[in-house]
Amino acid sequence: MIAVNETGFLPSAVKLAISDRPGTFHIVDDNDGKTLNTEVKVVDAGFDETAGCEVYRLDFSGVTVPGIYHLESETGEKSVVFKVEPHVYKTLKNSLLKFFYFQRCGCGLSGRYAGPFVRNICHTKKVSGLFLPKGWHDAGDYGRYVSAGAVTVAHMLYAFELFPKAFNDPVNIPESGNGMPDILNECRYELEFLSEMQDEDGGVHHKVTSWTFCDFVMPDQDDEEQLLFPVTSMATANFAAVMCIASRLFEKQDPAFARDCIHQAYLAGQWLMAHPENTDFHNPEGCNTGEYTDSSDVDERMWAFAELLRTDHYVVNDGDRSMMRASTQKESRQDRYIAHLISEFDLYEKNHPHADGRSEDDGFGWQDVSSLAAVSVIFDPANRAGEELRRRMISLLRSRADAFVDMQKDGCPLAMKVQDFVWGSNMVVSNRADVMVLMSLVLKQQEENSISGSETGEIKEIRAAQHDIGGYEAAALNQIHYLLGMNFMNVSYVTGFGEHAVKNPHNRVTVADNIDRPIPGALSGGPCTLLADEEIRKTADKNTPAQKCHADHYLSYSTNEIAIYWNSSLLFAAAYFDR
Ligand code: G3I
Ligand code: 9MR
Ligand code: ZN
Repeated sequence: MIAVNETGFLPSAVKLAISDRPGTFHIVDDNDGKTLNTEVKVVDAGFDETAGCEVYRLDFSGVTVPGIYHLESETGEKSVVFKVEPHVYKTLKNSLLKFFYFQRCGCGLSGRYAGPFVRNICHTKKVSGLFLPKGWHDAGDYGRYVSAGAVTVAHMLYAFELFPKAFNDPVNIPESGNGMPDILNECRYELEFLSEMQDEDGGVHHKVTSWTFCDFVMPDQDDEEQLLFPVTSMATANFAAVMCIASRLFEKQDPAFARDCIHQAYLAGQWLMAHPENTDFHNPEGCNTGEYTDSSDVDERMWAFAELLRTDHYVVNDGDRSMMRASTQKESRQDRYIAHLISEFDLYEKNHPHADGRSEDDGFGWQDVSSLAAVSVIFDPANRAGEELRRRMISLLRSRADAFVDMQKDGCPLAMKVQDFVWGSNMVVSNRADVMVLMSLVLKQQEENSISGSETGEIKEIRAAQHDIGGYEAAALNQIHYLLGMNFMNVSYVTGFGEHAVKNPHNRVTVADNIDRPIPGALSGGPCTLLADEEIRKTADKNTPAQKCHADHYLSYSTNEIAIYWNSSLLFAAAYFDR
């Protein structure tokens, strides 16, 4: 087997593929069928526990001329074809974004935007007497969960805030051409749903779903009653954070909407301060829709207060007569936000000790959002949290990024251990890429700030560890290569991308729509050693290597579902590499 990123590589990037056998390999140019002289270096990278075998890395970084190629061994074994191209991730990026349009709830999808994937309007009935329109279906089910939705929007909005140039292309959604980038248009569709989930006292409901999952029917055929579940601190905190980000990013183009967002964030912040306990969510007896349970809301609160500190301080709009205008009040709020941020951060660090300076939690998913808090603090141009907190946040992020770079040293060039192959392991892979991307952005920012050419102590230290911008970027790309084909299932986990792309994701729409191919641009959850559904138990058991605990079957929800925050996580990294 020769497994390679089936989409391709940037011309100047490090280019690796993997094989389970040693040998001599060469590159063939598919345009003329000729073998290149460029050397393919073969390195025995040692036994990889996640793959269950010895891994050979094939390094063909010498191929820098744009084209279409494949790898071949002297015994005639071939890889699939892949491209080398300056904008090789553009279509991927746009498709990962377009995916969200296909998840929209409460509107019909028309052929003009959806191609063959047209469908009727769904879930329009009132819920507990409330009109709760819009939002995205969470995954292969039709639930709408606030924490999951907020984290998804945060991935997308932070990507837009940090590298806006990645989002110039329209992706053919109904709002395209309205003067707003489509990433904002798409996020707004979810934000408008989220805003309806807040009570008057600021608390935010955990989810709107049916009592149990519906059958494999199109969303408009889902007759299950939709229910509004209780308020949780986790939902409220994530809501506060994402509404802050939204208020910043919509401020210029839609000040009225931005003001609503910050006002709702403020209310959520007030609720959090009045309710210091974690209201961990558990499904009531008999209910089986998604739980998104979280035994700690420390990181969520940390993120919320970081964002409120950064954002809830300026008059968004002169016409605003709400309490947002009284600046003395705002100053005292700011004092409270920073006090909460510090105490939650202290608590977080206490609960997550990492003696060797390495932390393997990515903090970029639905359960742990601490890296999102770090983003908020580190990239605040006004540095409202102050130098000390900022340094601590950088060091948190760096301990993570460095751990991930180190994990790629042997076996597969992949920052994953056996125990990381949880439900949605592909998000772990992708979140780790995101954290490394963030670390390279931190270094870039620090380089820009030290105009004099004298490097700060931090940069020197990081360089000494040989983790520089290029190192983080190359390692982040290796994570992407895994997702797009460089793995021991020898599949690409993004629908529509690659010759061996997954075809049968656990997605009710895909099962019910009578269209052969799946909706493109969806990231499958990926291998999961929990063996948590019957389908995966047919092909894997406890002795199966972690990387191989995957089934491209629509019934394997624990290894082959799709989900909005998995997609947004990969969108973040893909957009960075096409900006
Ligand atoms: O946090 C623990 C970690 O401490 C522990 O070491 C590890 C070892 O197993 O498990 C971790 O918990 C896992 C958790 O995800 C966080 O990664 C659980 O085992 C695992 O069962 C749990 O899976 C979640 C799954 O729902 C089942 O609850 C997925 O993350 C989550 O993405 C998924 O979400 C579902 C929604 O509920 C419903 N809609 C579809 C969606 C995607 O499948
Ligand atoms: O489709 C559901 C998926 O979104 C969830 O992630 C998964 C676990 O909660 O459950 C799926 O629904 C299955 C249900 O749990 C058990 N009966 C079969 C359902 C469809 O496979
Ligand atoms: Zn719907």
